[in-house]
Order: sequence, then structure tokens, then C-alpha cells
Amino acid sequence: MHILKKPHTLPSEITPQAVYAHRRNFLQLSAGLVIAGLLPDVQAKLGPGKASVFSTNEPLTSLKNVTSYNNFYEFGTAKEDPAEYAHTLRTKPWTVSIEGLVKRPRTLGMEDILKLAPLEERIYRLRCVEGWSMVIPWLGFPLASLLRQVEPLGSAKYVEFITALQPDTMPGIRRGVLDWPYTEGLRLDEAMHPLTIMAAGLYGDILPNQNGAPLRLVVPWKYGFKSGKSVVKIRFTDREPRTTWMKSSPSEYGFYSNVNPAVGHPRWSQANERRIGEFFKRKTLLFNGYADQVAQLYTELDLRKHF
Ligand SMILES: Nc1nc2c(c(=O)[nH]1)N[C@H]1C(S)=C(S)[C@@H](COP(=O)(O)O)O[C@H]1N2
Ligand SMILES: [Mo]
Repeated sequence: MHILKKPHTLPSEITPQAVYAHRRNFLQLSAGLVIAGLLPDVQAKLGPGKASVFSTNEPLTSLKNVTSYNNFYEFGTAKEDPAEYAHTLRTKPWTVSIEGLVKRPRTLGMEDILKLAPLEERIYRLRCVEGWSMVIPWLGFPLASLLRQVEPLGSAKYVEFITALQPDTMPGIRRGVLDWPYTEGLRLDEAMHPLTIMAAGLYGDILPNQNGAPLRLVVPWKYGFKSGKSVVKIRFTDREPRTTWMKSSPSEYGFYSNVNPAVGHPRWSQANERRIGEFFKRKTLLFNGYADQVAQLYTELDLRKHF
């Protein structure tokens, strides 16, 4: 297991704004999740001030921007399309099948999944391959808690994520922009890393459809497209899965897709990024600023070759 070297946010470092945001989140969380009937006891599990050691203390991107500037191509390719069209996505009932190279394949309902591990707030940077970024307060749990349910076999080396395909609710899939359903993949050690979470909420409430309801992957050190939305199937494999973006353009999108300012996209630089809501660009950080936690996963990899 890879242990964090130092906490990113100590309680003493939390800015007044973050404290405010956190209290407000807590209130929304209690209300939102109780109303949704998802986790009546969530209040006992997440108290105010219990910021995760995995969280950044940078200012949050506004809820408005987080929920109205999205990539979810199933609902269209324009940033405002998901907020406009994703309300039709059917999220109840929802099951996630976990299969492939495992001892005990299982299909779990959303209610069972939420009982596996307490939801905690993780404030993560999200860096899109297009050159913008956000800071999002997710509510989630480690993907490892879910993967352990099925007892992976020793031969399992990778995990593939398959997301929802609802032709009648998704206007975007009728256009041939990508090969549907949208799929992604991780190496098993990346999938088991404590930074990798499944998010069921953000800003203290259940996940808005446009952000990948009811359950989406979040891998903060990789470009945003690795974080598949509305996941329905997880498959353990012994071979590197071919992902949607690799099929669409292998020279532009590699399997690893680690955020790397030194390796440009063939058509644009990845050296800088614009934080949504800010005017000036900032420098992009290696592994999106999570190098202390994840660089050790890649010591044997040439990151220029395995981009
Ligand atoms: N199923 C699905 N998941 C997806 C995408 C998509 O088009 N379809 N877009 C990805 C991209 S490119 C990004 S940047 C993030 C955006 O997540 P957000 O809208 O919640 O910020 O979702 C990722 N997950
Ligand atoms: Mo993205």
C-alpha cells in the first residue's frame, strides 16, 4: 500500500473560506442525503471539520461552474449540454456488476454499495486534457472498498470501467463522435490506490446527473477523461483494456493519461491550465500535484512513451 507522506490539509491550515464551505457542505449533506433516503446515518459518519488528509486546501470552484461546465459526451459535446439534457438519465434503480478475473463476481445495488464504506469529503483538483481545471469537493469512498468485495484473482492486472448506455435518454450517442458505451481503464495498483475514489456526491449532496450520477470514478492525478461517469460495470482483466479515447485517437490519448506538463498533447501544450473562474493561467503540476502520493507507481515507466 502506498501511504501518504504528508497530509495535504491539516486542520490548522484550513482557511476561513474552506471552513465555511465545509460547514455549509455538512448541512447540505445531512439534508440532501437524508431526503434522498440514501444514508440516514451519514451525519454520524461525517462531522464538520473532518477534512480528509487527501484534500487540497485550494479555493473551491463554484457549485454553479462545477454543475454547468461539463464533459459528458453522451449528452452532447458542448460544455453546457450535460446540464441541459442529463436530467433524463435514469439513475434509479442502479446496479454495478463487478466481473472478470475475480473469485466472486457480484452485481451490487446502489444501496448496498453505499453501505460498504462511509462517504467522506475529498476536495480534489480535476485537470481536463483540454487545458482547464477545477477544484471539486466530492463525496466518495475508496474504489478499493468496492473492488475487494469480489476477491480479485492473482491473474488480474487491470480494471476496466464501463459506463451507462441509455440510447433513449442520451441524445449524444446518436452522433458517432465516440464508440459507446464510454469505457476507461486503470492498472490494478492505480485502481487500489487510496486517492482513487468512487464519488456518489459533490458539494454535500448527491451527484447531479451531469456530473455522472449516481456513481462515477475520480482519479485526481490523471486527466479528467479517465474519470468515467455513471459506471455500470467493472471488469478485471489480465490485459490493458482499450479505452474509448484510445480507440478514437491513439496518438492523442494514451492508456496512462497522467497529468504531465512536460508531455504536450500533439495539438496543444499541457504546460499551463486555466482554473475555471480565474483569469490568469497557472502552471500545470506533474501528476496534477499528487506526485508525492503517486510518483512511485511509475518509477519503471518512461512517461514520454507511456503518456
Ligand atoms: N461517461 C462519460 N464519462 C466522462 C466523460 C464522458 O464524456 N462520458 N467525460 C470525461 C471528461 S473529458 C472529463 S474532463 C470529466 C468531467 O467531469 P465533470 O463534468 O464532473 O467535471 O468527466 C469524464 N468522464
Ligand atoms: Mo476532459
